[in-house]
Amino acid sequence: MNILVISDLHLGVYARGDIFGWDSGKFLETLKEVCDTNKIDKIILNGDIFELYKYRISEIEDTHKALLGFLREKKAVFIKGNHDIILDKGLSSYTIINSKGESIHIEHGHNADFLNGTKLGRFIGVLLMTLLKTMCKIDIVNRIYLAIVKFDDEIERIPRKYNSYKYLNYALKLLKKHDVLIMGHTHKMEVHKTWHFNSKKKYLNCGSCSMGRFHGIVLDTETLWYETVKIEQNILFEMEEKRLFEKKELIKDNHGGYVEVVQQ
Ligand SMILES: [Mn+2]
Repeated sequence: MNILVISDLHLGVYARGDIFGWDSGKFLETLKEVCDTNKIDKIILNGDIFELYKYRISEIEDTHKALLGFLREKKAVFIKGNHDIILDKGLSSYTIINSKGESIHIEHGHNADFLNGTKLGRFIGVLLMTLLKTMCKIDIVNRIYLAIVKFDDEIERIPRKYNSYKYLNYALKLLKKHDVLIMGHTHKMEVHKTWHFNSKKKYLNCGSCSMGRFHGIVLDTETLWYETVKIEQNILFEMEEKRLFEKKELIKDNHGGYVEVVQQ
């Protein structure tokens, strides 16, 4: 069976700060082409498909009807990431055992993080979020918080913010039980081969389909042959900004220029 693993689309509603970076229809076309060329039997969505930190699932579903309809029709497997962990549906991980007994394990990878992946971390996380929710009722705190989230989400910071060794370490632990591991989360495509008890193991990271890029891993589950798919697209699409939550005003300054005032 040929599988295609993709992750980290961060589908939003085409508002400011969204990082998907694709026209939804164009992405669907590319996905179909990748599936046809590689004779894909099963699509696996490896987490952070939806940007639920910022939007409601119904808003995202309305924005990406055709794409999500296609994925549903193809019975794509949906694994949850940290940005879509609050959904009722979805798996925490997915494991395929082939006819030779070899094990292919797929999970998003956020469990390697302290705040997402440990009991204490999650407890602290919940406490902080509750505190934050209360504090964000104060306008200035809310503004500062949104600015921090925006800074933290900036795509060029993502590979730096995730320490590769931490994930590699986590991957090596999982590879004691499995032969192939595919993770996402770091937005950085990686391929590592290693040996455990004299058998060759593989850790692959499927990168990210955001910022107008298409990253994916194609794997034949019987032979464990794999291929990385990397389509870099210049972001030339025209995106209609639906400013749902803000009004923008242009004010003329004293030097003939304009000052942009954004009101939340
Ligand atoms: Mn993630």
